[in-house]
Amino acid sequence: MAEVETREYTDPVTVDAVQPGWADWRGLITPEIREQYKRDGVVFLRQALHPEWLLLIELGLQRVLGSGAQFKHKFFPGESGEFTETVRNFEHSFELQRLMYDSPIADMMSLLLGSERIWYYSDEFFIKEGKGNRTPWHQDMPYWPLEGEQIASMWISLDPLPKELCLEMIPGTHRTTRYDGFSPREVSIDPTLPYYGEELPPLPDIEAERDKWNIVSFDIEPGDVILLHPGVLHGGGWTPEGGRRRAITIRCYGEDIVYAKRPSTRPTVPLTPHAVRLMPTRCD
Ligand SMILES: O=C(O)CCC(=O)C(=O)O
Repeated sequence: MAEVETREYTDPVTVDAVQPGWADWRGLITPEIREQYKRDGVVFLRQALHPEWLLLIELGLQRVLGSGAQFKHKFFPGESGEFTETVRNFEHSFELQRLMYDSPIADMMSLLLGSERIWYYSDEFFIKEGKGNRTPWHQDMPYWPLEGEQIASMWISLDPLPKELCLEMIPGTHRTTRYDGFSPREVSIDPTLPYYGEELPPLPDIEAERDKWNIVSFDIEPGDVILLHPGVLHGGGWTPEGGRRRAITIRCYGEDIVYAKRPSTRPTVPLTPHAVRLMPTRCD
């Protein structure tokens, strides 16, 4: 009779063991961080994403750029600082679908927002290769038919950036005035010209009076993430000649989010049918 080989059981190798520098994201989202998010609408987490997720994002970006099915919006079209933005790439890239289903992003959102249930709402690439203009100051909420607190955008850069070129934000502005959006087609003429031009007040010219505002930003490395409430005023991130800034922002929301009526022009990201229920495994 043939002999059966037996071996002592050992745990499979864990990703932590393979990548000793991988931060434990659970340890990063402390009660203080959650409090800060409620208060400021902005938190910065160092080394929260393992390089494997960044690789998936990079592959997703390549697929989206090569896809004839995904629409590439141009900001400042025909000008020397023209850059590209693509919205809801999830539907065009199985890499981004795997990212949303398999990475800890849903769990991070769940823990940060204190919501057991989390939905993917949208994502957006901002691609600046070579000379690129700033993204104009704005809040995202006026463009979307949503209101509530349990919502966050995770801003991830594939490229290291000094804080002058990173995303800039004004903490706390998700709890103050809700401004109109900027008008993408007229932004070179005046970045405060309204998107709807109805009941919301126009954006202030923050760039013209930077010292009056409490602007924050971060030196960012791949793996670091910024989480911001989409009601927070944000913008920025120009690129110099030869520069590169490939960022994705991933928008998720939790249980307190409700439908919000917006002025009559179509919101830029409709609510249905694309919200995707994610499955966070843990929420404290
Ligand atoms: O990265 C940028 O330039 C702009 C990002 C942005 O507006 C957003 O994430 O909502």
